[in-house]
Amino acid sequence: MDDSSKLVGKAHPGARTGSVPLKDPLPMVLRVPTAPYRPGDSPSFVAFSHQPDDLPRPDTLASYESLREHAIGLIRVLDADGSARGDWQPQLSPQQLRSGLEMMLRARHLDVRMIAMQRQGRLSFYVSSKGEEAAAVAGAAAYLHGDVLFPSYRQPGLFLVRGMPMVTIICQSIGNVGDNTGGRQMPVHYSWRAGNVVSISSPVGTQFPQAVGAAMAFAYRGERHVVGTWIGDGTAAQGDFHYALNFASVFRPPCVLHVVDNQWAISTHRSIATGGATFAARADAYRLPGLRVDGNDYLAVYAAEAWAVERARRGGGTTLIELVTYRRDAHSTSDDPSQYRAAGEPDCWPGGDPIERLKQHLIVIGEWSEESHQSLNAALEQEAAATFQMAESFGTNATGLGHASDALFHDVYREMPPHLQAQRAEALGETDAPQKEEPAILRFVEGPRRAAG
Ligand SMILES: Cc1ncc(C[n+]2csc(CCOP(=O)(O)OP(=O)(O)O)c2C)c(N)n1
Ligand SMILES: [Mg+2]
Repeated sequence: MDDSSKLVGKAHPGARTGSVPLKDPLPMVLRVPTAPYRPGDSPSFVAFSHQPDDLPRPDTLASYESLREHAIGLIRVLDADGSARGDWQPQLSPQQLRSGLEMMLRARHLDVRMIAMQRQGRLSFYVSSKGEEAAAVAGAAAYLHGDVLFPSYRQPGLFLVRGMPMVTIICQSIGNVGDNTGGRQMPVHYSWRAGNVVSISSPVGTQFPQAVGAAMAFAYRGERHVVGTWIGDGTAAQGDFHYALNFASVFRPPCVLHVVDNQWAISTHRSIATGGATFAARADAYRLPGLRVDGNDYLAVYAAEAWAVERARRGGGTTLIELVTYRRDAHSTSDDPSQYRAAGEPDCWPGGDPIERLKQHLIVIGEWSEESHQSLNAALEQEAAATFQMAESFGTNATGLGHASDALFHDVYREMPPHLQAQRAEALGETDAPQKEEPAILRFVEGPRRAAG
């Protein structure tokens, strides 16, 4: 671009003008990265080069500098044949592993049923977590009940672990009277106060600074609770990511921040959310430990999570965890990945499937079998179908969602202001109530205008 360009302002009289001699200039072009594969390509990925024995598991109060390799490497426990190896092996009993497997499989069947029902018009919208169940289930399993979690929409498994009944999860997405958010939220925007899980917000990333703030409040009150929060790779390009890390760096609250790198943000590949560095490596600039973890390895996710939770509970502050995984389904039921992603990509992703990998491990250690897996699979498929049917007994799009006609007036004010009381009465056909009262908002807007005129 030369000086005559309309985009370049006029020089200040004291500024240098003309051109500057440059040594071996590179072409001045805007770098716009793209995905490695697009529809029509034959994708192939190299296997993960990192092995389970690569990285030591330091004490949970180790300095952030001593964890730099953990932010650029990959914490793994399960090897290619399903054996557990290395320092990061968590001490989970076979029973704990089986219940982790069951919870991941339950989340998978919930997804399958919900997508099928959306296709029949019985749900307006759904978001699948297929392939990312370990991130949610093993992640949530490492926290205590009093810890508070701020997930994203892609962790239904986390809500299941925290005790949200599947029927309530389904009712939330239908928006019927069994929905604990009263039909006022988008589908998949769950909220589960009894399990200390904070509502999903539609603007992505807002949960990161909120979680750090909640953890700061626990530290301020001297309460030894930990806060966990999850965002996606695309969301890590939002300012909220950095605001959260800076607050975490300055105030060192008991928090675990996760970036679930599932390679895609709708149609945008991860390569447009990072200039090449791992997400975990960003922690270093904030003097926080960063752990990059094989997100489809249930044992590794649990181990890393337990490490970070213990560090936070011991008073060691915040950790950033990157979970490397793959979004196997479409972004949502409104998305069609065949428009932007190579068809074979999900199947050749080197991280495999988290359910298959944990199943294989349990078989290797003699705690599971193909037969037991098949019968669990059939039982959970049946459970998801029966639970969907039960959820529809609370109301459907076809027969009505069952909300009281004045439901939109509830839960906003402790004491309903007069103008809303009037509107509510009008909606309910109670003619004796004052109906013509001017809404408060108009009085507020018009006041200054009158004064100025
Ligand atoms: C602030 C904001 N911008 C854009 C959107 C629309 N949107 C919803 S999900 C999404 C992609 C997020 O991708 P990522 O963070 O990788 O999470 P993933 O969906 O892959 O789990 C976008 C752009 C939004 N909800 N909020
Ligand atoms: Mg993503």
